[in-house]
Amino acid sequence: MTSETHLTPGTTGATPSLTPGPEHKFTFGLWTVGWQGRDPFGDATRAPLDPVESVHRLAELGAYGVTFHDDDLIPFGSSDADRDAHVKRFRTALDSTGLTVPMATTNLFTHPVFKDGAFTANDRDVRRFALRKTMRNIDLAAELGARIYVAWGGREGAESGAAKDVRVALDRLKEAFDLLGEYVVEQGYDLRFAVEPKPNEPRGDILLPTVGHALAFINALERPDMVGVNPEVGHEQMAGLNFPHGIAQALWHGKLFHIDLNGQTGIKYDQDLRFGAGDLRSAFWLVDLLESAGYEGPRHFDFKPPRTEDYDGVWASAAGCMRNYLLLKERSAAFRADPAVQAALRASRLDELAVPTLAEGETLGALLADRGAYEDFDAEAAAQRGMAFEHLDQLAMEHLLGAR
Ligand code: 3MF
Ligand code: MG
Ligand code: MG
Repeated sequence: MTSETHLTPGTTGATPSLTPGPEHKFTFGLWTVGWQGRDPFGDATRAPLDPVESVHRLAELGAYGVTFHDDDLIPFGSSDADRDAHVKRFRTALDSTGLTVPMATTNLFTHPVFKDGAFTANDRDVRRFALRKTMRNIDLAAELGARIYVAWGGREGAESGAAKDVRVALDRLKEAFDLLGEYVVEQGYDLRFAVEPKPNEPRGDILLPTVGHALAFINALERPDMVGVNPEVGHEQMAGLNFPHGIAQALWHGKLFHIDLNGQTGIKYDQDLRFGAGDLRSAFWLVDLLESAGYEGPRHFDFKPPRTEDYDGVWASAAGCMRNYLLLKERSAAFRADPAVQAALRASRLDELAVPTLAEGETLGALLADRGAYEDFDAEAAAQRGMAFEHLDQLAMEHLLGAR
């Protein structure tokens, strides 16, 4: 690794906590650093990247693991012999670097056969092919030690109203997850699924567009315990939603099985910027949440180094994802440790939010009988109390900007 691939450390850059290492559980999709820069308006700007080289480079940068779609590793349509050769080279690279494969997924969106979706394609033979393609890669995922299998329904959707009967398509989507769950149980794999929501792109509208839709859908499955979510920063922000709030709810349901970190600036096309670029304040609150909630899964980057970059730029972008996470983790820790912040949190009555609304053992009847709660409650006086949120938020801003 050349030193230029690291961002220049600043004065705080020398602290060990800012050096990425396996303990931070940073993982990258092969398709991220391997993105050649092909977009709807332009051709590739970078040569293909050998997955083996990605493994070595990411290990040198301090990553913990890599993830892949079947087709990232084994080109679509490869013979069995070629497939084995690709897997063998990849395995050798993993063994020599110590990189892990905590997650794998299926490409059900690139080949034209999936133009109308995979598990919810109107064509039944396409649905059966998609299931078999997925089960084949689940075998490889389990073989490589993955514990999470992500399902992003990239082309499960439509551009026009009558083209997709959404209720029926959801029946087919449930059928697919139930079958995949049955397969995993039957094979005895230690693998859980994580649904990745996205509102649009490449379809005009995609099924399970947000974390909330996905959480509700999971409850309708045969094996809901085996299925959680894999929310992506930019996907929720494309829908104008507050990403840390969505993550907090996924955590609350015990459903944050995996996460896709990247950057996005508002409601527009899927930008896939490196983590920390885009909405920086949201990124700060996200890291603050993941770290304080004790999330133990991989910090998985699903970004696209812009097509302006050569490979030096690609590795700088990957290093930037990890460094920004660690910088934000440091900023969040400083924020939480600051006595002024702790006082501000009390002034904003966060401790009171943690107190149940009824006292221990208090009944509904007691609440109804409590004149102080209603008849004698002075709503005007309570309405006068300031919440002191601006002071609290300014303290957060000062920590984020390194001013405290
Ligand atoms: C698209 C995505 C996908 C998914 C991946 C499953 C190509 O916007 O985010 O990346 O993350 O298919 O992990
Ligand atoms: Mg994405
Ligand atoms: Mg993603």
